[in-house]
Amino acid sequence: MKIYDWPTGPYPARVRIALAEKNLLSDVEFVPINLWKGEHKTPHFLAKNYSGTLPVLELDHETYLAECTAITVYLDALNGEPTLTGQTPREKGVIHMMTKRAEIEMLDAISVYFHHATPGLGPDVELYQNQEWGLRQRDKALRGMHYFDAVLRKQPFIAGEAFSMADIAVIGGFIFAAIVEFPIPQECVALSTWFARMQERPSVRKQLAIVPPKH
Ligand code: GTS
Repeated sequence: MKIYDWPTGPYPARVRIALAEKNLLSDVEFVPINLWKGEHKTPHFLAKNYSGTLPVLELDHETYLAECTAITVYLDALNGEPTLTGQTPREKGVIHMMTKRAEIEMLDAISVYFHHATPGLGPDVELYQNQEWGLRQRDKALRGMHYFDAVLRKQPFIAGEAFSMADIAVIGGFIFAAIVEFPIPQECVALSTWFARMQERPSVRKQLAIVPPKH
């Protein structure tokens, strides 16, 4: 398998964690696409992924899977029993919902903050910025952290009783928060305790050992 990737990016990290959880890391050839140079916005790359984002899994020369959720669903079905995306209809539904919620309320919000209210990937890549929108998304991510803290006060994992793709999405949010130096609110004790527990997993620890990107 070939994955177009940026080794220190929070979204690619989600797929790397999923690969490690599924014992598939050694089956993958990682092809770096330099975000700081805007390589993800070239016509050549856009032909692979219209959205111009990473990661992208190349299935063959015509089929490319983008979107971390879609890639994780694919990987989870590839190797043994699904362990990240649920087995029963109920588990699948809840995990999908909580993954989407992690994206909308935290990870994507931090990403928008990064691209709009900070220098982001620099003027050659960030062709349109709206600082007010970015700052609103920062507030949204803060509210999202409080929401997930409340969730984790009642259950051990983001989608219930077991580790899943939804936990990986929130971990992506933590990785992005560290890059933009966005502190996790001190009062979110359940969220911080959960994150400490997540770092005990080899898949997560390995990914967090990678230094965040520098301009
Ligand atoms: N919804 C997409 C997914 O889930 O895969 C979002 C992917 C995404 O935003 N990836 C980032 C990207 O390509 C990579 S990173 O920020 O995590 O390194 N960003 C570049 C850009 O210009 O948006």
